[in-house]
Amino acid sequence: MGYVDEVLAKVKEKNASEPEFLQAAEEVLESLRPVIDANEAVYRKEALLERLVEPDRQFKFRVPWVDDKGQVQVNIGYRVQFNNSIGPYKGGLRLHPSVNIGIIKFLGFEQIFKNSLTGLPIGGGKGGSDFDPKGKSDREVMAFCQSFMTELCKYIGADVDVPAGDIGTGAREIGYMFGQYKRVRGMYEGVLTGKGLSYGGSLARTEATGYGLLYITEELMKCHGESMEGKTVVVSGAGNVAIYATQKAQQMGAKVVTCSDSTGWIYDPEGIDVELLKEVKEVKRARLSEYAAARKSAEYHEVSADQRSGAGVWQIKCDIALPCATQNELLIEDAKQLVANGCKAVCEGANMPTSLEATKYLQENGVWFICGKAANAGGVATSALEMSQNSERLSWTFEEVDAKLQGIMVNIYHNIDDAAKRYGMEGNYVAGANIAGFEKVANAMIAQGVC
Ligand code: NDP
Ligand code: 2IT
Repeated sequence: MGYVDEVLAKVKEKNASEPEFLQAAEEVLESLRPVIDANEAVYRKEALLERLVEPDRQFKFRVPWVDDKGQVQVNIGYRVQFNNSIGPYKGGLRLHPSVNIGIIKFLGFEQIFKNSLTGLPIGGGKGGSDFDPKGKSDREVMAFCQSFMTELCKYIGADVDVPAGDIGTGAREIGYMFGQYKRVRGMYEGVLTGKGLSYGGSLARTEATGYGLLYITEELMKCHGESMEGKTVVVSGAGNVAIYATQKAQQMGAKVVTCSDSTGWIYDPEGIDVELLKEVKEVKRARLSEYAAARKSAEYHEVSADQRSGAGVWQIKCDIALPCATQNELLIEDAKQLVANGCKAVCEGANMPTSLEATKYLQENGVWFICGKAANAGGVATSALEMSQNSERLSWTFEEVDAKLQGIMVNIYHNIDDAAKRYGMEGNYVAGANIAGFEKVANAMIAQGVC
């Protein structure tokens, strides 16, 4: 049995109850085969893959808080510090009822390679809780965030581990957590990114993941002799990533005709009204039905709890599809529909939104496919730029940060394209991303000895 197969078999045996982590590990290790085969003796002796798939450490803790009725509630908090061979652990905090250790591990594992691809000195980590901020008052959210940080603050620090936002964690939650860190640790430092602009946040961090997704998509199109101008785009999700992806796509001259949330999806043939979407989602924290109620051209499709809420968007004819909601939201039947409708490119704004089977189908049918660890790296890259600004106690302009973000995304495209070509897999951007991300981490791990 080859080294990759041996390690994969062990990973499956040890983590049988963590399907999302297994999916992420399989995707990465399978596509690293050519690199591993070329260096098998060294990597085996170093137990490099065994070390790579096992987090440095993981924390699981109780998060008690008091709701508005005076009732004590208990949630579970997690932080997985996966790999810090190229920099302090870095990765978001997800607040969603579905959160469990397997989901946090898959996200932390992806983050290792994503952060490496940015070219910036950040390692991989992820955290979160099964707390659901939906329907909670501001005071309840604050009570949760303070309790969560009271425990988390023992394990993080500006040079140790720097969390940020993810699903359910936006500027409000980061603000409450930062306040509690400062209070408990008595330190004012850049321990979180995605902070408000008045207390150390970076301009363009809010927009960065969505904008970055479009910068890499535009470069992909350009390198295939195409442009964004006049293209029809379908987007899933209606949160931070989806909103700013939609905005940038429209600025580039494309028409975005869909979005979705956990209760339904919108088809708006005249193009999504981003200002209205922001009002509904960022200000009112309401459902997409309110978008449809305010806009004549929009069709709203309510989805029952047992259905996949975003699935409808993949039925709409498009040139480009951008999944920006959550993992495994684009399955084989959706991939078939996209191909049948003539879709040219799929770029992942979310983490692992496309199943392995759907990814393979898209690639085999000539769809240009850029996986999340490359396509959505603009968010964490800009977080690293926020860390730099905090370290030098300066703030850069929006234009400076945006220009750096653009440069980083264009570089990522060419690095993953080159890595795929080097191993004879031209056009396979999944392999290219995994290989390019892995090489830097592997070199750093070997140079630092057995640890
Ligand atoms: P938000 O919480 O801002 O938005 C998430 C959106 O997806 C919401 O519209 C939400 O619906 C929908 N959604 C979430 N979970 C589900 C689910 N289980 N089923 C159906 N719909 C769902 O999160 P972000 O936009 O920040 O994150 C979206 C994706 O992008 C995630 O995969 C995240 O890991 C990834 N990502 C985020 C980055 C960032 O900087 N924020 C960086 C890189 C990747 P509703 O409105 O009803 O809650
Ligand atoms: O998945 C991700 O890259 C994020 N949620 C952003 C992480 C960060 O540290 O900015």
